This record gives sequence, structure tokens and C-alpha cells, in this order.
Amino acid sequence: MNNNNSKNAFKQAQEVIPGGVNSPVRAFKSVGIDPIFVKKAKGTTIWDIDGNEYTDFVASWGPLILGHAHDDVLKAVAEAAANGTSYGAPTQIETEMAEQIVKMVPSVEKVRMVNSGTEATMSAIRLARGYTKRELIIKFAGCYHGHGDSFLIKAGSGAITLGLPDSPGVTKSTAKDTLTADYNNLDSVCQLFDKHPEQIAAVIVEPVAGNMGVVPPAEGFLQGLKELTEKHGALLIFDEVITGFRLAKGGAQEYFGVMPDLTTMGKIIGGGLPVGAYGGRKEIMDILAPIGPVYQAGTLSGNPLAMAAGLTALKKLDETPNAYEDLEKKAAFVEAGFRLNAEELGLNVVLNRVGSMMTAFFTEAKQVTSFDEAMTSDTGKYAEYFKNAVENGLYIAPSQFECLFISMAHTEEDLEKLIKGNRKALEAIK
Ligand code: KE4
Repeated sequence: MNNNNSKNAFKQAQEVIPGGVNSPVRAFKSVGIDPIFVKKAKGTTIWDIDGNEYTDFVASWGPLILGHAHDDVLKAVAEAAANGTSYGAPTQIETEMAEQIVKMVPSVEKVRMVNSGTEATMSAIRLARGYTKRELIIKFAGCYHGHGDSFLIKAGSGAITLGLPDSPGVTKSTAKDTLTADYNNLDSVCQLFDKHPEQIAAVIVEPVAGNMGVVPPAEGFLQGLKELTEKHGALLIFDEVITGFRLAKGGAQEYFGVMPDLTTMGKIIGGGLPVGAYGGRKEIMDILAPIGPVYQAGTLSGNPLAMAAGLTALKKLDETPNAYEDLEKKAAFVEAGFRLNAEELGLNVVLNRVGSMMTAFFTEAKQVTSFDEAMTSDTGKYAEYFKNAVENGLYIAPSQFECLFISMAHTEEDLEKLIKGNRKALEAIK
């Protein structure tokens, strides 16, 4: 496969952008090849600047559940742009967007728009601290909640991909306010509450971990967190930046039937444009400025183009009959194909899936139900697998610790190609 243009583009980019990328995981560092520079995408196909064509299963790390450049999204953005791109003043589409989110996400009564998942999680913990008048938060090792200082403690996603779970630049005084527990281990959370009585403002959790690879919540784990936070007067924050609008209209909280106090959202909510949001009960949200004392702001929050893209995407998900049943069927078909391939080749691959998000862990472990087990993965093997998958025209995550996403746009042909490509890539690493 000819990648000369991408190679040259990468060299040029590295002269003026740190690592040549605007987000570390894009650099393909952990898979040991130069990144692909994208020219365009439509539906489930991506074309790179060398003219190579790929079927995409990264979906821009989750947002593109409708597929790339969806006609309705493009139309909505173009119409919005014709009226201006930003006003810094309230618009009715922001209200419409908020009403749509309130309609879809069961625990959300009020919502504030921001510009990224990071902004959403940073704001949510500030709100939780302001509401509870407490300072400590609990996160889980291997979970990733964006690059806010409070979260770069044993973080997942790009931080573990690059082996940087704790980042320089995060001050000791900040780090001390973030306690880490073990995912799927309620006892580790109990111990922190017992050790820090009445000091913990919130527990923030990915209701399905996506940033250590997909690790589903153990039976009772989410409900247990709900009970523990209620018992100790702390807030439960579901970071649904990945799971929101993906696992169900109402995200993981609808899928598992556990209601958090606050929900952070991103990715799908923007329809491919920069949008984040956080929401919850009125009594919590109403302590936010300008009515309350907890401050949070943003020049481009609720941007009309981003609202047009996001609202179109959410309405499509809300109004397409059987959207989530169809996603489940497609993803189950892929899971079955992956399992059969590994079985027939006698390879030990642990495949975790919830709805349309899944990860194949290249590990000798029999299961991956925790961060420690996820970390037994052979990232070198994954890198070889990745290279072969790309050679077979599959664009999958350049990291063992990310998700493969199925979208509404994926056709049966796309899924057959994925399963065939998976088999060829497995044969290559056997
Ligand atoms: P952003 O600031 O990247 O929009 O969202 C941060 C974030 C928050 N919470 C969860 C559960 C997330 O997964 C993310 C971001 N996800 C990563 C990939 N897993 C973004 C990809 C990247 O960093 O380039």
C-alpha cells in the first residue's frame, strides 16, 4: 500500500505541531507505523491522501454513529452556516438541543452545553464540589475522562496507550484530591469512603469502560456505586461521553437502569462537530452561574453549527425505528464472526462487547473484567494485528485500549469485510 503522501505530510506536520497531531492517539505511536492522513470520508468509507480506501470502525473515536458526512447533518450545518457561525448570544436551537437531551436522557432535567468531553467532565466535578462543598473525587484506574488535571491520574485511553497514566504538569495539590479505585471492585470504593468520611464530592465512572478497551460493568457494580454515593452524600457522575446515545437513546443509564446524579456527554452529541454537555437534576444544575455561584463558561458553547449537527444526529437516533436493535444485531454478528475466527485459529482473544462498542484483547487471560486484566494484553501483538487490518482496508483503533464501533451506516458487506479482514490479520499474527 502506497503511503508516501501520508509520510511526507506527517514529516511536515511534525515541524509545526507537537508529534504532528492534535491528539496523541492519532500518532499511531503504539502500533509503530506513521499515521494515515485522511483526505475525506463518506458513510463508512475513509480515503487517505494516497488514495487508499478503508472501511471505518473508529468513527472518529465514537461520534459518527450515523456514519461520515451524513446528508442530513451536512444540510443542517450548511443552513446554519448561511445565517452566521457564532453569535455569543442565546439561540433557540440551543433550547431545542437541551429539550432533545432532556427527552432522551432519563436522569437529566437541565443541561449545559460545552465544547468537548473534557470540558464536560471538568465542569461536572466542579459542580459536584460546589454542590456538596467537598473536595475529593473518586475515579477508576484505567478510566479516561479527558485531559483535565484532576483526571490525569492513572488515566486510560491515550495515557495508557503511550504509557503515561500520570502526567507531568499535574500539581501534587491537584493530584491529592483525586482518589483512584479499581473498576468493578466496589470494596475499593467502600474503603475510600471509609478513609475519607464526608470529604468525597463525587464518584466519576465510565458506566461501560471504553478507555482500557471495553470492560463492561460487573453485575451490581453500577447499582452499588449508586447506593454507596447516596449513603455517603456524594454525587454519582456517569461519564457517558462514549456510551451516551450509543448504548440506547438514554445511554448506559437507560441500558442498565441506574440513574446517576450528573451525566457528562460528548462525541455523538455533536454529530461530528465539537460539542460536550453535562446535565442532571435541576436542584444541582441550578447552582451554576448565572443563577448560582459555580462558574463555568465558553465562547463557543452552544455554537449554532455544532448544535445543528448534534441536534440532527440526536433526532435521527430518536426517530429511527429499531435503531438500537439494528445496531445490536450488527454488532452481535461481528462478535460471532470474531469469536469463530479466533476459535478456528486456536488463538486466545478475549472479546468484550456492550451494544455497538467492542474490544478484542490479545491476552492469555481468560477474561478481561478489570484494568489489571486489560493490562495483560500483548500490545506488540495488537500492533501487528493492526498493521494487517489496515493492509486489508480496515480502519480500526491504533491502540489495544480503545473501542471498535459499529454504526448505523455499516452494511452487511462492511461487516463481512471486517470479519474476513479480522481472520487474515489473526492468521498473520498466529
Ligand atoms: P474529549 O475532550 O476528547 O472530547 O472527551 C474526553 C473524554 C471524556 N470521557 C470519555 C469516556 C472519553 O472517552 C473521552 C475521550 N475519548 C478519547 C478516546 N477514547 C478521545 C480520543 C482522543 O483523545 O483523541
